[in-house]
Amino acid sequence: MPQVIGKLSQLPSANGCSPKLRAFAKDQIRGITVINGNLGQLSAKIRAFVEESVAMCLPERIHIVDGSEEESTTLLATLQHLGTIEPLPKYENCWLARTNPADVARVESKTFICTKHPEQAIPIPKDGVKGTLGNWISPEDYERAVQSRFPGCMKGRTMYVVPFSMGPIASPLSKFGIEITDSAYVVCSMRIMTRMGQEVLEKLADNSDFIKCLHSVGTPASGKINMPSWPCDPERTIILHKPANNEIVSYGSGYGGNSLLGKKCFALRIGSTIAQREGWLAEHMLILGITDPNGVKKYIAAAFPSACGKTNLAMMNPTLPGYLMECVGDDIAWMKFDSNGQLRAINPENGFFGVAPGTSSQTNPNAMKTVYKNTIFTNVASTSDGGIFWEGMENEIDPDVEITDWLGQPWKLGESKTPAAHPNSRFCAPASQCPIIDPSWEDNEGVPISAILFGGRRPEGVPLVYEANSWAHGVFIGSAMRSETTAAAEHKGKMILHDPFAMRPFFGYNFGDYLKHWLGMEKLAAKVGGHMPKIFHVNWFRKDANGKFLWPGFGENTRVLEWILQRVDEKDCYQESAIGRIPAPGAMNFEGLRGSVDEKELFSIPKQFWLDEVEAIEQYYNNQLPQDLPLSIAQELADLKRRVMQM
Ligand code: OXD
Ligand code: MN
Repeated sequence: MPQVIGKLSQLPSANGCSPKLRAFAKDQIRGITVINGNLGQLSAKIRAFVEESVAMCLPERIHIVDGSEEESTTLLATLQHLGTIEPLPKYENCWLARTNPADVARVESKTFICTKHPEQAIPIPKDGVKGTLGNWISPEDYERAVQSRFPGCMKGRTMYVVPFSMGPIASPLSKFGIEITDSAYVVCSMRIMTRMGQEVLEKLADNSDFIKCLHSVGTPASGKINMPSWPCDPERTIILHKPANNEIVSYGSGYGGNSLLGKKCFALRIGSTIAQREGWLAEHMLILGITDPNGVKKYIAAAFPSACGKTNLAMMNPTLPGYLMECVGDDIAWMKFDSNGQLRAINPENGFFGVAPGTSSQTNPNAMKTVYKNTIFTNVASTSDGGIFWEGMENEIDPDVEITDWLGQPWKLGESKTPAAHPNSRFCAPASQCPIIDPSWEDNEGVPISAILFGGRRPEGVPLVYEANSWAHGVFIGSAMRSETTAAAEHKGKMILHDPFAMRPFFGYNFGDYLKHWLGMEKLAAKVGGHMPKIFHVNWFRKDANGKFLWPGFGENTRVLEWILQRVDEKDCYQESAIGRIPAPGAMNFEGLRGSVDEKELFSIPKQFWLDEVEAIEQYYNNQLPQDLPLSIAQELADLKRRVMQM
């Protein structure tokens, strides 16, 4: 058993731990080979983080990542040699990774926020009810979790030191991180998903702070790795966040949100805690630029739960003539007021880590055009002509090719009973390659946000679009969001789950306090002479009595966005309803769709459905937030109930 030299929580700064511990860490690092970069170039804080991590994880060598093309080529070759990835010769610099089948999705049940008191991290649920708004871990258990997993976990491996920026490097809205990882797959993916390497290191040379991200794919307690091409330790996987130290620790999984720590862990969980402290918003939202036929451009941000079509909407091709849509981001928005009181957003990411199945030239041609170079695919199927395949691409492959499924087994279209690609298989592609990337997507000051959309998969009762009556009503709508479950996390089967703000798996602090923060943004806006954007709820997924979608979605969503932008301009094109403002009869452009969509049904608000919905929301609040629900949100629910009863 390697010697345990100290506590991770003693790592916050170069002076953060005992002299004995530091001396040990320094000795340890002296004997280690640095195969890329130079320890001397690291700031004192980064060096301390590296030294302590080396002393605990005992890697064989250190590689300080510079982010260069050459480095990426070498790492991809190493991964190919290990059997982690294989080339896809049909495309340019594209690769396919197959994971251990036990490591295929985010693990919400093993994801924790560490604070001194539980109520700082999560709302305390009603007695006897299981909380669903995050998991809390005490500082003592956090330490035990680290000490029982990390010591010696990188033996024989390379420890990569990955300096990265969430957001354009020069933007005042961006934040920096250092991810320490023993996975070259993570390094190559982080190069796509973040701005990574030397430039960030130089920015941090003044010894400024950064988010500490420690990741290991782990080594099972038995020491036996059953799939050497994808080492992991699924039984002991754990994802930990300590907001007070700006620290993330992830063990046991190499997959997506568990290992690319800039994404969900930093940009959302730790990000939301920083945003609360600093007065801004870190949200699970796409950002889309819309130019209307008069050339007027506006941006919207939209929150939908995982795998509900955020990437499709972010890259949509409009069907209404004269419109132009441009993509700023497909998953995360950091939004802050500028000095003129305008809410502005950046996409903190640099790439798309999109769900592959269902993406096709029909559903998202721009995503398809994005992924055919410089992309790492994970757990999709491959074709004998060196290409990729997943459910939804049936019309895009040569009928003569042979298909190999994500598990490496032969697979036959129309015959095989299992999916060819894992339902949560992904493409990881540079955002700059998107044909409709917005010219301002890397603007340091961000883009101005005119409207915020919430939505989800609601097969019943929820109209195509409605507008909140006020900011507080909009915050209530966000808090009451529900959606049919998907494959992005570890849930089985279809259920309508509450997913407030599409953030349920991503809150970094008590959801009750998050609501207070959102409500408080209105005052903050007033202070800087601004105002809040309007809030809307959309639902592309309503079905008729035969289970058929009522709305064609995709490019036709332009019609909904057109109405939304008219409302942003305060056009009188709405009517009041019990649940909010809906388009006035004839106000939404159905030209060309008449006869094929049931306008009446799309906007119907069934009284019994909404009475049940009110009850479900009430029960949810009572169960999950009995002590933490802000009064004004309770009031919004009471007002909705009264209005629905009067229908
Ligand atoms: C994602 C998710 O990967 O939301 O973006 O799960
Ligand atoms: Mn997401």
